[in-house]
Order: sequence, then C-alpha cells, then structure tokens
Amino acid sequence: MSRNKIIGPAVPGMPWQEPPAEYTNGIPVWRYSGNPIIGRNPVEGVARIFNSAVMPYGDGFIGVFRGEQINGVPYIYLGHSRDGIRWEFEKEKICFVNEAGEEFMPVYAYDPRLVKIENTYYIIWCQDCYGAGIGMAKTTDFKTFTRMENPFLPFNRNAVLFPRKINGKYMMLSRPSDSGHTPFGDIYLSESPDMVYWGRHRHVMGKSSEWWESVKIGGGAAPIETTEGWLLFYHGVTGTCNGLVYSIGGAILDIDCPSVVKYRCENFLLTPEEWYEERGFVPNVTFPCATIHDSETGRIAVYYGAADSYVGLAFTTVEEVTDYIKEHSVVREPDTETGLR
Ligand code: BMA
Repeated sequence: MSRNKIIGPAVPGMPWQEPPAEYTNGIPVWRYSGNPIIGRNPVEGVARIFNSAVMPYGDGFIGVFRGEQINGVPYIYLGHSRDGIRWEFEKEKICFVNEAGEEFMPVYAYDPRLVKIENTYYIIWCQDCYGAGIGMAKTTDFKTFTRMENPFLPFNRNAVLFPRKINGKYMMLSRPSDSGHTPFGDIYLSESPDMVYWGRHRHVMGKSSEWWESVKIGGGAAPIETTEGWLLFYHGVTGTCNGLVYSIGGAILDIDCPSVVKYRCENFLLTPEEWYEERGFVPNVTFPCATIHDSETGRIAVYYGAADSYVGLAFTTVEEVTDYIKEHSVVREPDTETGLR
C-alpha cells in the first residue's frame, strides 16, 4: 500500500465510518450510511442545501452552504456542527460587506468553497459579474465577511484556493466557461502575490476521452497537501440523451508546480447511484466542494452536493485513494506539461 501521508493538522473528531466489507466496483470510496446528511427545507426560507464547503473550527466544524431560497435564488448560509454530520444553519444569509464595512451583497451566490490560509478564512463562490464569475470574501471570525476583488473576468466557475502559498504566491484553480450550462471546460491555475492581481495562468487538465468526464471538468474540494503531491477531488461531466451526469474524479498534482498532473484516475471515484444522487431538483449530480481530513490517520471525508438537493458524505483514506488513482492513472500530454503555450 502507498505510504502517502496528509500534511496538515490532525482532526481527531472528524466524521468517520468504517469501510464496507467489500468496495463497490473495487473503488475505495464509500458513502456514509446516514446519507443524505442534509435534507430538504433545512432552514426557514431555504428549500435545498447542496454544493457546500465545511472545515474544522473551534471544537467542532463550520461551513458555508449553498442555500436555494424559496424564491429560487441561491445564497450562502453559515452552518455549525459538533460532529460534521448534524448541521445547524443560521436563518439569515451571510451578510457580505465592503472594505468600509457597508453591506455589499452579490446578486446571487452559489457553490461556495472555504479555504483557510494562515489565519484567514476565504470563501470563493460563483456570482454575477455581468455574467457568471467568481466572488471572494475573507473572514477571521465568521462574523464579518469582507468582499475582495473578483479574481477573474467572466465567464468562470468552480474556483478554489490552495490552502497555502506555493513559491510565495497564492494559487487558485478555476474553470473558465461561458454563460449557462457550459458544454466545455478545463481546469486552470492562476497565481497572485496579493489576492488582488491574478496572472501567470496555466492549463492544469482538460476534459478527457474517458466518457464519464468527456464534456467538462471543474475543481472541487480545496487540494489536500500530501507527501506525493496535491490530492484533488474534482467533478467530471458526461452528456446523455437525458442531460448531464456529474461524477467525482481524483488526481494528484505536482507539489511545487501544480499545473503538472502526476496521476489522474481514469475511472470515477463516485458516480450517482443512490436515490438522493439520482433523484432531485437536478438528477444525477455528485458535486464535491470540500473535504475534512486527518493527518494522523489519513482519513478523508468528502462532502458533495447530490442532485442539487442534498448534501452527501463519503469516506476514503489517503493511502487507499492514492493507490487507486495511481493504479488507474492515465495522464495525457496536456496534463503532464506545465500548461504554458
Ligand atoms: C453546474 C453548477 C452546479 C450544479 C450543476 C448541476 O453548472 O450550476 O451548481 O450542481 O451544474 O446542476
């Protein structure tokens, strides 16, 4: 078995459930038996919560949740949990302010990611920039959320920061796109000295000829630092006569030059199979936005949106998932190069 190790803090209280006796299809990723962990109408005024991001905080966990309001407009809600499984949500959506402390709300906000760098927490989400683009805010106390410069021009979605600077620069993955349900999309990397100016854009990896990710891909959870590289859980999309299907994939990026893909799993790690993934507002969607992981045990909990209606939880370990990704790795030329043309 791989000796890959998570680099980062221990999270002894993270949610966990032992693996089943046998893995479905030999894939070492298994669902929590109590899924979905967040059901419909989770808080007054919100019809569905999905595609959301969580992390350890204090003696429990905190999260930013995509809440589809009963008027259909998505916003971001704050949630707290003791165990990472049972969540309580604040009734009011997060109030974003500008640098002067004045309320400064996006028109809508969806698919938030949450990343801690040094002592600041960053929320990165999709919002209107006269077209779908990326919004960002920072907080140190989860009480005041200050909007930052929008990092990229539209159209762009699925942006997520790396949890530390690399070669002295902040690093962000994103997925340039167009309006609506974009029929294409590759993952790119951008760097910034100050989180205001982003540049040195590099191609990381593209949709592939594997059918489960043949339409487009997009960044998912914040990359996990491991001794073998950045472990990335992302989403891959296929098209069918009945619409798009979103699965979860895995790859490992070079630790110092993350636009270089070291390993990329040719198989999905999780695909819609359960009722809460196959049936809902948008059927057949599994959409990862966060992990909680423990450096001590190598355990990883993947939080994913299911059918644009629920939040699901799945587990793996860094050793097993690394082995699986490496055993089934197919890395093509656009993945192995630095991404500069
Ligand atoms: C994508 C995003 C996600 C959503 C998915 C499936 O384009 O809008 O938020 O989960 O479509 O509807």
